[in-house]
Amino acid sequence: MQSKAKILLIYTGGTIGMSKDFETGALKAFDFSQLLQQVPELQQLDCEVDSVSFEKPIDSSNMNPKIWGELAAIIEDNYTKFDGFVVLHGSDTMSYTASALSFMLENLTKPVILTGSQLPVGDLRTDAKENLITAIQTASLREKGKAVIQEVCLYFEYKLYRGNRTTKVNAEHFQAFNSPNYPCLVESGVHLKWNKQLLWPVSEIGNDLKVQYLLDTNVLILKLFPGISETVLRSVFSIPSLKAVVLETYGAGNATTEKWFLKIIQTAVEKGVYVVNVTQCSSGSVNMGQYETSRELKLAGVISGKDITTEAAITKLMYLLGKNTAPKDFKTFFETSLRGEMI
Ligand code: ASN
Repeated sequence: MQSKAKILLIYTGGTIGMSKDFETGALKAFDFSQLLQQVPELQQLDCEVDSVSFEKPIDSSNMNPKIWGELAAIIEDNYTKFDGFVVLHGSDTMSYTASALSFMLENLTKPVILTGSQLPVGDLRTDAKENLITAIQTASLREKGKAVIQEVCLYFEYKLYRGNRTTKVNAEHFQAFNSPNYPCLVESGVHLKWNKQLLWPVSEIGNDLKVQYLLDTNVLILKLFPGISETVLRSVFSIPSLKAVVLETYGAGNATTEKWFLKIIQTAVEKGVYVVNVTQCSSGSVNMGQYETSRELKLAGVISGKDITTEAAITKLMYLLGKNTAPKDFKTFFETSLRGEMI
C-alpha cells in the first residue's frame, strides 16, 4: 500500500491570510498559525500536511526576484522530504511568481501549486478554503509511485492551470485568473476532471532538481500605444544597463512602420539588446511577417514571443540572461517552449 502523500504548505502572504488593521482599515498579512486554525478541514485530507511560513508574510505587490530565490530555496531544501508543495501567495503577482518558478526549478518532477484567495480565510464568504483544499488534493495525487503533476501550477476558483500560462484578469471576481492560450489542467466540480493529456509529461529519467537562482533584472516591459513619442522611446532604449525588452505590440505582433521607430529598434538589437514581441491582446499569438507592420520587426531580429504571456516573457528573459545564455543561442532558446509556456 502506498503511504500518504506528504505536502509542504508554504505561506508567503497575500489576502488569504490577511486581517483588517483597525487603525487604518487596510488589509495586512497576519500570523500563519491563525490561518491554519481557520481551516480545520485540513485534518480530514488524505495526506500529511506540514507548513512553513515566511518570517514576514508579504502582500504580493512586494514580491521580487530575491524573494523568488528564498521560495525556491525552501522547495529545494525540502525537495526529497515531500511529495508536493503548495504555495500560499497573494493573487496580484501570483502569475509572475508561477512563471519565474517554472523556469528556476529545472528538472522538476513534483507538483508546485500556487494558490491564494480574493477574500481572507476568516471572511464568511471566503474563497480561500476551497482553493487551499483542492490545491492540496491535486498536489497529492500520485500514480505508480510518481507525482501526476510535475510542473508549477496555479489553482484558483475551481481550476488548475499551468502556472506560466496564467494572468490575473479580475480584481473583484473570485475567478481572478485566466489561461488564455492553454486549457486548464483540472476542473473541480462534483468530481475533479483531469485533462491528463495536457499535463507536462511525467519524467522517466528523474534528473535531480536544479535551481537557477540568478535572475537578471536589467529588463523592461514596454507597451506600445498610438502616440508613443520618439523622445520617450529613444530614452528608454538608451538606458545603459538595459539588456532585454518585452515589447507589447498590437494584434498579431504589429507596430508602427514609422522610420524613427524601426531605427530605434534596429539599433537596439544591433547593440545586443534582446527585444521580444508579445501581443497586447489577451489571447492569440504573435506572427511576425503576417502584416507589413510586423515584417520589419522580424527583419530587425526581434524575437517572437508567439503566444506567451507578458508575465512568462519577462521572467523567461530574467532566467535566460541569468543563465548567461550565449547571444547566438538566445533567440532560439527564447522561441522554444522550455516549460510549456508557449506553443
Ligand atoms: N494584494 C493582495 C496580494 O496580492 C491581493 C490578493 O491576494 N487577493 O497580496
